[in-house]
Amino acid sequence: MSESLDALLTGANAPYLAELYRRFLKDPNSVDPSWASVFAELAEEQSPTPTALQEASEPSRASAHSAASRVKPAVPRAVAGMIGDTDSSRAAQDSVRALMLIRVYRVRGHLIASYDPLGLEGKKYHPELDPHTWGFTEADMDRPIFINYVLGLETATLREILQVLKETYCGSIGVEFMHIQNPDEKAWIQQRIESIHNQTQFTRTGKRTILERLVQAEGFERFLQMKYVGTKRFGLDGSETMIPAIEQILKRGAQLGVKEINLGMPHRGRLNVLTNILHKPYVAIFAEFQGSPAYPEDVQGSGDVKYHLGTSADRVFDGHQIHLSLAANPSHLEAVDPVVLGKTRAKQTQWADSERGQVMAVLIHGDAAFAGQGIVAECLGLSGLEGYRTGGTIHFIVNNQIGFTTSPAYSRSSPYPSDVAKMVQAPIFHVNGDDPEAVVHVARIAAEFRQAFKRDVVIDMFCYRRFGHNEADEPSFTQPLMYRTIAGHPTTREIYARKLIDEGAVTANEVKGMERWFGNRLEADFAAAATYKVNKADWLEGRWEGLKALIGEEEMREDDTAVALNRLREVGLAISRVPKDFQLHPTLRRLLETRRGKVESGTHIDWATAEALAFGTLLTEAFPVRLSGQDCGRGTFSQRHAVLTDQNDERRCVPLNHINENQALFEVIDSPLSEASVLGFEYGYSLAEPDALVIWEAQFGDFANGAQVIIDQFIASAESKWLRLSGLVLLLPHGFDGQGPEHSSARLERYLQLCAEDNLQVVNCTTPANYFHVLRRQLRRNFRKPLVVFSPKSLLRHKRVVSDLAHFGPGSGFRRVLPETDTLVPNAQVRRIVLCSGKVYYDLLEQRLLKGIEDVALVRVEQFYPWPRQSVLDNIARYPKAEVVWCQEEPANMGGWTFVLPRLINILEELKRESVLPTYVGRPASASPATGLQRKHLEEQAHLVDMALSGDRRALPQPFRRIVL
Ligand SMILES: Cc1ncc(C[n+]2csc(CCOP(=O)(O)OP(=O)(O)O)c2C)c(N)n1
Ligand SMILES: [Mg+2]
Repeated sequence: MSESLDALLTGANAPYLAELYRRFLKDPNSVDPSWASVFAELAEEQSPTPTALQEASEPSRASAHSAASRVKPAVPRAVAGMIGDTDSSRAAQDSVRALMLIRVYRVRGHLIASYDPLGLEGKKYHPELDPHTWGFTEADMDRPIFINYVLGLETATLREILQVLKETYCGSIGVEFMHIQNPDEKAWIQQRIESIHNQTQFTRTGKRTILERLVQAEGFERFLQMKYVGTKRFGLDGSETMIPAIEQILKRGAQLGVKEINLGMPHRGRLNVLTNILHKPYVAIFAEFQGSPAYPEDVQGSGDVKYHLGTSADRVFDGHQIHLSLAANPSHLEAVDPVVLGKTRAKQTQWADSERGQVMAVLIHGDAAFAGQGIVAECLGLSGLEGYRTGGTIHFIVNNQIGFTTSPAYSRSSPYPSDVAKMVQAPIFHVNGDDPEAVVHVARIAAEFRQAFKRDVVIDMFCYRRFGHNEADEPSFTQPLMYRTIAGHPTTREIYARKLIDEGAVTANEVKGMERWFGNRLEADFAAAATYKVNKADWLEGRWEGLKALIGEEEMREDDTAVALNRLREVGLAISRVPKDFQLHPTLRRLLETRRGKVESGTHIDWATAEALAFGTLLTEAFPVRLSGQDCGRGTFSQRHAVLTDQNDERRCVPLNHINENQALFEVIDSPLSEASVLGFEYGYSLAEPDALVIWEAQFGDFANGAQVIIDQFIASAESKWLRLSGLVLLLPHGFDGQGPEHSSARLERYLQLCAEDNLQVVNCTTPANYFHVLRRQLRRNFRKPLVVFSPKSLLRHKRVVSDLAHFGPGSGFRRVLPETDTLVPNAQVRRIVLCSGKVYYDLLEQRLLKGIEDVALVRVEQFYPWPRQSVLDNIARYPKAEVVWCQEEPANMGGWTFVLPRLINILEELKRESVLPTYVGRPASASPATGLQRKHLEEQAHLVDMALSGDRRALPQPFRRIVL
């Protein structure tokens, strides 16, 4: 309802409006339709239809019905019978005011709710929640008011109404849900909380269980504090109620059909979640504190600090088994969110969980991080998209009202840390962490809402951080008042135990018994920690079974990536076939015909066709392919056309899904315009699905740096840190075509700098056949490694960049280095070897032909990493007298130069060459990757090609030589 209506209702027009409302209740057609719709909207919010609550699933966003047509206002018989006609105007006025007051409590009641255990804000007041603002006085408190079954009451006094409203909307829980536009969802929440005044009556067992969880949560932290004084653990002290809340989400989720939960969380309370939720043995944590590795000693890897590690476990709730998996994560707060979502999506696909009710994501957040990190908004943005939706995430914010040393006033511009979630109209529950029953209650509602509507929901648990950011930190340097309050504040366990003792649910002795029992258990595990041995790493289990670690030299491996010619033709036909009644754009019809012709003739197969053949052949071998990225269905360069669109009705057709009946699924998804979340999502997908070719494509390669955290913290290092493998492919369009500082360089140097211990594969292919093989190799191998492909732009349509079908067929394979094949002078007379990679090769080739140069050999490095040392060495050794030049189009501080330089020196030393220093030919070092002037670009390009082919080494201009030495 609009602000202006609020004003009308409280102003001098109130009696007039009340009269209108009275007439409306008698006969909706007797008032102006504009007023009728306003009153109807008000009435609709008051009384949700019960069927909407039960049938809620996969709702459409907009209701087809208008508010007015949905609601039939009841004739106020009760009012008529209760009061005489002269009073009926006042009665109607009372009703309107009361209904408005109720509505305002639903919208703004949370603003005065007591969700802060520290009570830092003091007594809260909001004028709109004050009955006086609505024209009521003390004298009106006990007069019956007709409220048409709102709040479950036909009539009630203002006193009664206020009591119900305060209990429901301003107790330990503040609910934000009136921003939800879907009437079913909004009505569901309203009904769910109002029907029970937003409180669950727990049984005695239920209460004891909550207390037990608090005893464990607090006891574990205290024990660590006592045994490992001053060691960082990022304890949960002050937010222990998170443990019973997560337990409730698991339990209620399991009851409602959830079989697997993927969890993501930051540092705070992680050890507690690992032990008390995922049941990692306490002894294992103690052993890690004492310096034992988290993995068996025969498993390699750098390892990581204990509060980053993940784990998985099976738990049983009321006979329902549920699999839990906590993702390992880096320090970078919230970066794990999309990874968890991608894992969840992959599991849903594996389980054919199309309703998304069996696999669920739960993300735990800090208040400062949730408000501050943009990736949170990116992930919320994914939640409703067909290619990325996971049926709703339950977000749990541990809102300890501080981030390291920064207070909320400096952390965010919004009142709550959760406000960003309103962008997807998620319901938000602010709840007092010192009221465990209220927290468990909202956890239950959140799980129910997620299962009913498959949408995101947020729990914002207000609590506090008892100690500093970590246990060695002094918080009163910066928040002295807050920490004075905290020092005198009893723990949640103390508060809740006292409450249960007072109401007779437990005795003081029973509480002591619980604490003693748990203390003894921890002591026993502590004693066992000294001799504890990890006996099992879980990294190649489940779907990873059968895969191996990469052992030995990658270069020595030959992988069977060739495909029988008849299979290639079958796929070639399928990718150029269009359904009969499909109106394809004429240009595309020609393009598909050309594709078919090339496969049939077996020559001139271009890049996009080779890619489609790689995808298609993998699909026929039962490997699903999932490609996501901006505009990747068509392809940024209008090259792919994996999705065809009917010109009459925009129907879509994906030919790669129509090869044969036994093939796997091809998913190609145009992503939202974001990098970090989408790359993180696909990475997560690849973690859960080793048997799919999972690809993320950047629009232009340089945009990938918007996802740098995912690249550095996960893709490059997860295997070493956490023993987590991934076969993810990154396609990064790269090449200097004169398009300017951006759009030219995908920053090869960045990836090469990350390479070590066989963590990545980095390729820059020059032939369609090699691209075909490297994609297929990804799944044809018995290990998984991320693959970074520097992919072409101008070469997509270059007349020389084509391959014969024979190079895809039997006997062919991926070539790490492509040697010189043209006839030159005898090898001993070859004056120079120009080593290069990617597009510049074709520039060199053209120029060499043009000039008729015969004593310069061109050798292409197609794979940078793992570095194919032997192949490069063999190619150099073939030309004993030749000097070695490295030619690249990137500036000297970029591209492959700094990576190859020491490696080439090493080879030249082994070959005992006179000069062990290769010569650099390329652009001089530069701050920006490329010039914005086309003319300058062409000049530079011509110059470097010229230098590479004909320049005398000593004659090279200064910038080139300086780089070498
Ligand atoms: C992306 C990122 N930036 C900075 C940090 C350093 N840092 C670690 S914890 C923390 C404060 C987090 O506050 P909050 O999210 O409220 O969680 P809390 O520690 O209060 O539980 C900061 C700034 C980080 N880990 N990640
Ligand atoms: Mg915080």
